[in-house]
Amino acid sequence: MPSDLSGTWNLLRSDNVEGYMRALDIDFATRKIAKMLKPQKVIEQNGDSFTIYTNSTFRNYVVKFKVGEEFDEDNKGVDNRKCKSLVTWDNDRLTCVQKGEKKDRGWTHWIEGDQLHLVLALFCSSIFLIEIVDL
Ligand code: VL7
Repeated sequence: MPSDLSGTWNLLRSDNVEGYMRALDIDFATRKIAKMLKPQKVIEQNGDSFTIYTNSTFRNYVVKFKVGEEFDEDNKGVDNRKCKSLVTWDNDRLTCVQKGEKKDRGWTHWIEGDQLHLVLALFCSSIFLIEIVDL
């Protein structure tokens, strides 16, 4: 069941923004600036129509879409790659699949208590985890 994500949301904490930016091939200088930012999200939700503003002191990004309708996304000021994006409700999670050059790209938003959560995802070939047991 869709939930209400509308409002103005301030960043509390984030993890591995650096890894996300590296996977998007964001250059060193931009990463150094971007990782210091505390972006604010402003979400306008009217039925199936959304406008999501990601605002910061460095750059702003706006995306407008209707749930269930594929649209062209330019990611201007993020990595500038063009995608075919589709946002759907996965139960109460607003989920976007961004088809384009980068594999498994997308994001999902949901509410927990009074907090808005966001996971930004991207296929990243450089992650490598080893767990060694019983040596
Ligand atoms: C988009 C920030 C860093 C690249 C520039 C810094 C720009 C602010 O996709 C996003 O949100 C979705 C879901 O709410 C709706 O568009 C977030 C910003 C990603 C991660 C990436 C650094 C380059 C900072 C625009």
